[in-house]
Amino acid sequence: MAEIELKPRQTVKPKVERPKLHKVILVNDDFTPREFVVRVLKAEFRMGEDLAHRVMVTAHQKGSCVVAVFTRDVAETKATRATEAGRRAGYPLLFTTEPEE
Ligand code: NFA
Repeated sequence: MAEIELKPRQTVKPKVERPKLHKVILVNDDFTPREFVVRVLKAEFRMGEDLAHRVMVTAHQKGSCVVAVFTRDVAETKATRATEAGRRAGYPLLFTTEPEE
């Protein structure tokens, strides 16, 4: 009986690039009410009250705070939607994005 060669002579190592993650950053301002910032964080980033409040206070005290990381498209869409929610209510609330190192 002929033998079947089961052992591969060469292996192919698939090179899959992991998509780079992008941070969504909440930027402090002097006008947007704290409670409004918390409401946007809860609605757009699905945060609970406690985390949303902590992120808001950190941005308030330090000038900015990383909200979360996503693939680029998702980060940009969420930052835009959250910024627009502020603008619709007449506030200068700003969310930006930047690539993770
Ligand atoms: N600094 C704002 C205030 O005192 C609150 C705020 C926090 C705004 C985080 C934007 C980002 N009302």
